[in-house]
Amino acid sequence: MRKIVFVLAMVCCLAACHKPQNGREQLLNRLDSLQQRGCMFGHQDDPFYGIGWAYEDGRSDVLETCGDYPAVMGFELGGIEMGDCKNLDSVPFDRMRQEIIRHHQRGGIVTISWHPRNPLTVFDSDGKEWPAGTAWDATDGVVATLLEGGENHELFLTWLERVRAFLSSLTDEQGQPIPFIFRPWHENNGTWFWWGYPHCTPAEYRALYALTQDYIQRLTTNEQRHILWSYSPNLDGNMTEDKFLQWYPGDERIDLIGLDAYQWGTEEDYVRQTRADLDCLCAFAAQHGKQIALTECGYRSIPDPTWWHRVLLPIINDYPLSYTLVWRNAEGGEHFGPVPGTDCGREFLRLYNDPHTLFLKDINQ
Ligand code: BMA
Repeated sequence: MRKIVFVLAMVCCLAACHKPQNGREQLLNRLDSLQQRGCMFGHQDDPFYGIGWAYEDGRSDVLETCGDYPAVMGFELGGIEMGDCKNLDSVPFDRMRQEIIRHHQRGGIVTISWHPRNPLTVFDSDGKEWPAGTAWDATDGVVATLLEGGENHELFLTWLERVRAFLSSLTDEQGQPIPFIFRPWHENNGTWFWWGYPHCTPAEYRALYALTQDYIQRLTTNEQRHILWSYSPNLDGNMTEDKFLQWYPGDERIDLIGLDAYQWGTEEDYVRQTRADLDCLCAFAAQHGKQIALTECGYRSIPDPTWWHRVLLPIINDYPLSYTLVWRNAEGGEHFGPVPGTDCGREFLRLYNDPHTLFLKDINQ
């Protein structure tokens, strides 16, 4: 009898303690269990265009290369802050919303980046040469003007409001918010964006991240949280915990640590630098209970098609990465994903067929 009472008491206690998970926790748990099985493959702008086609429903260079969609699709908000209808790469935001919802419905995972214009120079950039007014217009001191008390604070809040409004429109058929990974203010250890390290102090950078996060979440309760926040510096080659911590927005703000790692120079340098940074970041992620991913990577136009399985695959196999996302397949010599019907596509199959890489069907099993 005593035993029964004890068991009943335990059951009641468990039921009382069991709170339903919010979208953020559900996605985090899903990433956790998927990571035990392998590394997801991701592709930026996958459903919009590829080599030789644009905006044809259902198409995807990854799908046409290997018969499956990428597990992760990346989407980009640059331009939304200005109230534009299309992003900086000409993707209509209405179409983006549709494709995000579609990828979620097919069981895929969504990640979103944002390359906002330069709020100090954009209004005076008409007729000027690139990068005037863009995210790459890396003038000093912009971040300070956006923070509370800064001359562009009010303007910046209107920008954040537009981002917030778009993100909150990402809901499923039941009206429930779609969970996704948001990755603002990336590659901040580089010089090329106005939020990069030479153009603001670490404290200003962290305040910018906090302002962005707090604003975007300000109308949602903890039960409604559905965004995973990512912090993703660029490849350093000699990353240390001290360097990383200087700019890190904090454990309470970040769910996923990313590394943006492209091969621009030699293969040898790329492999050495990527491994050095992943050694450091994976140790940090494990100690702090965070997911880790190659949030952007690639080898522009993939001059050597064996790169997929000779260079990228061993890295994927050696580190506990949640996913690796290659950048967009833009025409004109700027593609990072596989191209169907070419050697690059054929060699990609070796990465696809590796048991450790996960595509859409794998993560739905
Ligand atoms: C960069 C390039 C640009 C693009 C930007 C945002 O890496 O691909 O052409 O506008 O990303 O997607």
